[in-house]
Amino acid sequence: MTKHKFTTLSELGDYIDRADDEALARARAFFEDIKRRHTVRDFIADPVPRDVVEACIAAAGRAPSGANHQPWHFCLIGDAKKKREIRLAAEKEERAFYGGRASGEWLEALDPLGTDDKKPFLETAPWLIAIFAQRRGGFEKGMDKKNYYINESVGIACGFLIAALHHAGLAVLTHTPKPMSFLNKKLDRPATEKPFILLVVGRPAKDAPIPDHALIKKPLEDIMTVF
Ligand code: IYR
Repeated sequence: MTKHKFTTLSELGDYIDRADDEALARARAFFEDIKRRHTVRDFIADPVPRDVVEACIAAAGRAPSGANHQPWHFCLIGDAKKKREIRLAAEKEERAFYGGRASGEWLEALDPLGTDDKKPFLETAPWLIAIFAQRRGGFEKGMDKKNYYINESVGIACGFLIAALHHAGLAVLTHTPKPMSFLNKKLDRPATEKPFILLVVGRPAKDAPIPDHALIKKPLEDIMTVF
């Protein structure tokens, strides 16, 4: 075992010690802000500076991950031709999904959301972010080691990313055309990477319809047990 160097938290100077009342105020303020996040499917074409989205992706890249291998890759797509290609490929899969590939139970669960095989937002929104989960990699660029807790790690990074984009004032749709393997080809990613999720990012249409079904969230007492 080699000796590895450690730096103390106080040397880093990153931890901010907050009194309980301040912690509570901040926790509640975060809750109030995240409560205002809604999945929308209607975007306007207004441009969003690339810097804004890149800063959010940088935040996602600070997520914890198995053995700190950071097993993710973010493809940021703003090119109209590329967005069109992705839309056409996604709609092809979605036609099969809604046309019989999905089970009756699944389609019934989706019914209140009013989704269908048409995905115009994949072209309208200024940015798409395709997140890939890397089966192999390592903690430095160019490594080829096994990665660990890949789905957990990438899921956490996507959570950070969605929260960061919302915090920046952007709308985000989590889109999962099924299967998503066409993204490897369109975005030139290796077979060792699995498309994890496709985020649609931009400004929402003012009158974007939000299904009432999506507004009902389980109350705290139903999602938490205290021991
Ligand atoms: N991928 C399809 C279906 C879909 C599936 C789930 I689970 C959703 O929460 C929403 C949609 C689509 O994007 O329409």
